[in-house]
Amino acid sequence: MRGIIFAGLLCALGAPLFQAQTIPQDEYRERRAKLRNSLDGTMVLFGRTVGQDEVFGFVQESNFYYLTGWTQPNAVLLLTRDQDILFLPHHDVRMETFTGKHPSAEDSDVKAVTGFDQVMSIEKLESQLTHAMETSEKVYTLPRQPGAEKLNAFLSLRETSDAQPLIAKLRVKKSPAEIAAIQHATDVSIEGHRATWKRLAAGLYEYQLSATFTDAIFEAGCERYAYSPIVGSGPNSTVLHYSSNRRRMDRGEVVVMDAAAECNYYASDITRTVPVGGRFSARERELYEIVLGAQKAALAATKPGARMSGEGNTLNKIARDYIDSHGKDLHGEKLGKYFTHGLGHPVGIDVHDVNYPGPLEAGMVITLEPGIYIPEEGIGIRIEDVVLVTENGARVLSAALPKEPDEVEKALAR
Ligand SMILES: [Mn+2]
Repeated sequence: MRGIIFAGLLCALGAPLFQAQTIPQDEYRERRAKLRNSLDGTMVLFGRTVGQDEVFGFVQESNFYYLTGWTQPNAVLLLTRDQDILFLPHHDVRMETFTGKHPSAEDSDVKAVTGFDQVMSIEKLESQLTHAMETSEKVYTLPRQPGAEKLNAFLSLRETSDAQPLIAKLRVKKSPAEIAAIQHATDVSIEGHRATWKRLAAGLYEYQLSATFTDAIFEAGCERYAYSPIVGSGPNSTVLHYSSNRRRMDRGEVVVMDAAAECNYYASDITRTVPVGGRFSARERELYEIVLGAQKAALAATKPGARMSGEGNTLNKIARDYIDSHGKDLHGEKLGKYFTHGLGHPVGIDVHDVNYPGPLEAGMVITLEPGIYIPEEGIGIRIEDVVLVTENGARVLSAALPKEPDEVEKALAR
């Protein structure tokens, strides 16, 4: 009883529906330790920079974030086999009148704030790097970063190696805390989809569904979209990355909604295709069931050891074969050619997260997103779920959002 009163009180106060998932500092420390264990050289990573008067929301570079959890601009990370150092810019009093105070190496609490035992001011980078290179031949960095050019100039004749594969190897398998973070982004995204379903009606514009989705994810405390929402109705449903969302929707059409939140730096990625008027036409339902069947076939085969794509009986091939062996287009031809993209991709800090060659392993999180897009009929169907590979199979993290056609229609009727 008390619980009920308390819950009521929380609601009255506008308590958030979702609790944020944060990853503890120790986990970042462990990630760095793991990376250093296999490091045959020195790694230098540059965090994203920010110039004066740039007032868009700062987003840290994903690999830098993965290893540090640090979300302030202009930082650098140096890793060697036996140490990890975070370099921070000095306080800039003028800048801080605009941006607020940023932690700096000279702060007394900087170790606790950053989770690093060694935090130095940025100008010590060169001497520390010189020192590290006395004992290590190779220098790893991310090639396309703004700092990479300066680094190359500093190293003069020494070549740098790509740090990406070493970090990707760790990033592909998600920790329990990361899985919880992706689940959180997924749960919020599901609420966003549900909110659009409640509102969906003929005569509404695509951007209005996008607005409703946006409201739901920001209300839940998430900081960004995982990608710009795709709301494609009628002919737009056949355009894979349609995102202008300007069209008026009508009865007798489907709308593809590919939309997801990013919360605490972790993304989700969900697509549903729903009938604007509340009921699928016979043809829409036929195609819908083929896409759903293809997704189920791929899901049933998702487990450690399976491969997404490449040679052999991959998940991609299983889905494609299913589509090719069910239904026909208006000319009596197979439907496989209308499945015009890959079956899925890893999801994590990035919505298209790092890939690492090889079969699936427990702890990986991927999407399964088959689709059929027939411009001639003005019908595009995509169904996309976020899936965790488990020890024995797979768990659909976005299972709470209906996808059986009857269930979708029922949800729309409410
Ligand atoms: Mn996707």
